[in-house]
Amino acid sequence: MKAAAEPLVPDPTSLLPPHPPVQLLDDTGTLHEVEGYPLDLKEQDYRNLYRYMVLARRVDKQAINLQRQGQLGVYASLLGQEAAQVGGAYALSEQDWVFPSYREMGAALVRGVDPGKILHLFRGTWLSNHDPHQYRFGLLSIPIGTQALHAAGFAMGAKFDGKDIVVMAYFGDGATSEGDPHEAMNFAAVYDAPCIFFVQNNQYAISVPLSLQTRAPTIAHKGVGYGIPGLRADGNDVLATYAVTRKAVERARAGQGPSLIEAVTYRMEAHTTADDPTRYRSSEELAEWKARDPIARFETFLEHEGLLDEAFRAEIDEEARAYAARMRQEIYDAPHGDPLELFEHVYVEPPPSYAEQREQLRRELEAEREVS
Ligand SMILES: Cc1ncc(C[n+]2csc(CCOP(=O)(O)OP(=O)(O)O)c2C)c(N)n1
Ligand SMILES: [Mg+2]
Repeated sequence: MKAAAEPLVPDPTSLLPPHPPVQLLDDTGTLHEVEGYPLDLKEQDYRNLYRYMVLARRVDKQAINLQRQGQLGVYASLLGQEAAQVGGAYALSEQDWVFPSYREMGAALVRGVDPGKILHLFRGTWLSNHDPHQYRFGLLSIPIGTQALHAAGFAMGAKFDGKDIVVMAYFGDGATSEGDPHEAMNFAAVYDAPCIFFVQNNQYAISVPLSLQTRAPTIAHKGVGYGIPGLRADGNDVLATYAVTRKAVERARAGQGPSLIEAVTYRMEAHTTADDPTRYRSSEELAEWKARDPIARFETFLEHEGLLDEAFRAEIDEEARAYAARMRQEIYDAPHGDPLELFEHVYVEPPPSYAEQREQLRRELEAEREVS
């Protein structure tokens, strides 16, 4: 009889996520420190976390309004997910990289990207108007989960080059059922790549609830299958998402490889402006999550700590107005774009059928112009 094979990890249970999710601020905004998740934040950091969350909510509202005015084709709101996005991104350093999905306006703000630049994707002018290398923030990914592969590959490259870069991919609960994140997590694990897979479990993939998405005990448990630690945070607690991500960042920076983080949160708005969520979820469920609002909870904490006064609120308000004005200007001034650009930057050597299709579209556009 053969001897039992040694497990690849000395203690596989060390990869299991904590249960329940790590929470530092309870629903009433009271701080309870949790062993293993220390907070190293200064007063300015607490203020910044709040500022980014409030700004994220305001720019999100502005984007929805622009869509309602017909300026954007569609928009995917982050309402309710401010703490997940901001806490996670805040744990990264300047040289680190983020590969986002289409819902990550909050993370974009933390990276310093002007939100109006990103809205070009939703307007259809261009993929974005920001330079990913300047902010180390990739283009928003619409094909579900593809950015996890980009992140894993980038992290592997950074490791081969001996660079001190941690890479984070944001994706959703629904994306964990796709092949791309699976392959990304497996590759990143095998190569000990400095990559963090940050899942915002907002309970839905359009109309599909989590219960129809997976039979895994939690999304974080999936990490065990790749040999990477699964971490869980209360996604509506910005201090928890920060502290949990920081742990994953430290691990990645120390050369110990990737982690999978599940931030348990809720999408308060429709999936996108093209969706009607009243068809698949109840007002009771919505009310339950509204009571756990990430900004209100943090606000209570900050007030108690004496970190929030009228002057600071007014400052943020002013900043939010400026952001919103810049967003409007950027989008009102945006070019309508040339539909023939669809054919640019796809092939180095386009196949003949491609040229025919381009020519067909060109003729159709010309005919339309002649009629109007
Ligand atoms: C590869 C791919 N398949 C299907 C879709 C259509 N689609 C758009 S959003 C979405 C749900 C994604 O849910 P989740 O990953 O939970 O992210 P969330 O929208 O909740 O942030 C789907 C299936 C897509 N964009 N890409
Ligand atoms: Mg989801």
